[in-house]
Amino acid sequence: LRLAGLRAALEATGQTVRDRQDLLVPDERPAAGGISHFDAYFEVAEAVSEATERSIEEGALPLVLGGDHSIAAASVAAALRRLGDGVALLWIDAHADLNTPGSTPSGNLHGMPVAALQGLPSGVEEECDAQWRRLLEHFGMPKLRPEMTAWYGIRDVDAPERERIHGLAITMHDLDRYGVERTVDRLDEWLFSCGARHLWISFDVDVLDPFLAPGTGTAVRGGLTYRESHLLAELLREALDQQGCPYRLAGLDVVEVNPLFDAHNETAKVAVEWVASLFGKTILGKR
Ligand SMILES: [Mn+2]
Repeated sequence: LRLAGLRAALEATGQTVRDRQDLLVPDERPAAGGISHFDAYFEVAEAVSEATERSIEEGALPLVLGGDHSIAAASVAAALRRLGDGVALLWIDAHADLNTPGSTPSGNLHGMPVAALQGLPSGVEEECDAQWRRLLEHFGMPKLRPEMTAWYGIRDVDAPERERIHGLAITMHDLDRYGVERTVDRLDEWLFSCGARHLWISFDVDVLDPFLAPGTGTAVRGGLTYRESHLLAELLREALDQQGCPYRLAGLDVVEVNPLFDAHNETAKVAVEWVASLFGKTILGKR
């Protein structure tokens, strides 16, 4: 993302950028029981959460780059801690990420961050449950209210996850049927009606179609086109900038960019362009 020109793209929209550099990811811990890679994850999540909290305290808008989507449990937790329960979460992703250790088909924490933020029970016994409770105690206070959670672009949702969706779910079907403009209007109305004061956007590049963004670990066909994704970013910006808008952008994750699956850094470039649109880049500039 840095090589794809993220800093220059943000500066061109008038933002002042401070790069806090990489957070240290510990070497692989020896395989222990319980949730996969839990100890290494916990260490990284703590660092992500602290760095995010510091940025918010300084009055900055944190932009958290990944990496695995599990880091969003830590970044959004920091926003909830600092900003209270007026935080609404917009999860732009092919997946709902609402699995728990008891329902996960893969065992990967990157499918569970929304469940962790909402404080859902683990659904398992013993070691995994102890780890999950430790995670919730550390990052799950205050909880994200289920009705303050919205998904956009989901198309691969596991059966147990379907029953856990209580906020606003805008699926690819809705997008096909109503288009970007009407779905963003619906999102804006929803944010207004649920009393959101702060909007955290978690952008998983796997929401994009794999033809456009192949550099990601869990690609699912049938995603957003380049044009749809930009219209989405532009309309979110318009909504945020409208006079009297009751919510403001509190922070942003850009995650699941995986150079190992990518070709010529295309996925990172597309992600950088998307961020620029969200921060106000338009074809003719401000008019
Ligand atoms: Mn995700």
